[in-house]
Amino acid sequence: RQVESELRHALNGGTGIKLAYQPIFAADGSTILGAEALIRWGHEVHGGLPPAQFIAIAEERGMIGQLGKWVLQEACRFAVGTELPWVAVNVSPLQLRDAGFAEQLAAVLAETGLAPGRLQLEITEGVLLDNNDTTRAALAALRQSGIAIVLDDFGTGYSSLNYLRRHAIDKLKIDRSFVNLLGRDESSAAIVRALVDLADALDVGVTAEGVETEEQKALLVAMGCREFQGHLLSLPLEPAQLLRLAGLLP
Ligand code: G
Ligand code: G
Ligand code: NA
Ligand code: MN
Repeated sequence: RQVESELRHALNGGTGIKLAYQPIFAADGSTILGAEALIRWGHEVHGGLPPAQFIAIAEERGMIGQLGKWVLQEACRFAVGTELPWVAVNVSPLQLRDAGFAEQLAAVLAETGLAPGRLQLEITEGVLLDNNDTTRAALAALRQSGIAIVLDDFGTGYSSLNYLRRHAIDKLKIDRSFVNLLGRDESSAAIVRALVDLADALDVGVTAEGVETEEQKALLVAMGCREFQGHLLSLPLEPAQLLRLAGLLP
């Protein structure tokens, strides 16, 4: 209702919405490999409205295409002006179902000049359940162009091994609910180890998200996980803060 019209206004003016960037680190805990763009809405009234909520509103009210395009443009524009190796952008299943998505993405890359190899798209398992040819072809075409496809929140959905086999994925992100239980409960360690081993068996990358303690990180390193994201290492940051932390600012 009101949130909807305010969001529409923000999207049209490009005011009030911005991206935060959460760095993703190598096992040394200091090398920044890339960063995930996370949308923030600093509305004076609805400010602090959690992204999950207003993204759901945008999805329901047919605004996710416009919002998603803004996020892609903003993230690509930011990354191209830096030496950050790559930027990861969350993509709604609704965006991927849109037949024009690949074309829109190609246009954003062309406009901004960002090399496709520096863009990663985070999709959720629900996308893989869309067992339709449009989604499968879209993912394959994006990957063919050099964009990496990352499966977010891995372990929480319904992805069977069959989906993983049928869809070409470059990296799995182990959901933070599993990472969070590491060190507290034995069976979580077994699950996380199995997810890391699965990524290895499929020859895809693996990121642990929501890493909050040294103990969790040490366990993950021992399991062979190679990328780490979470509050232990860094919160989502303003663009300049990210570049400073990455040593990419003078
Ligand atoms: O950290 P955070 O509160 O930002 O994220 C909450 C949820 O919103 C996460 O599931 C995250 O993937 C999602 N999200 C954050 N930014 C975007 C975005 O730009 N697009 C989409 N589709 N989802 C996003
Ligand atoms: O669904 P997705 O994985 O894109 O969600 C990313 C969300 O996780 C964002 O809301 C981000 O702020 C949040 N996040 C990132 N690191 C941590 C962490 O260490 N702990 C918790 N609780 N949330 C985190
Ligand atoms: Na994500
Ligand atoms: Mn996630």
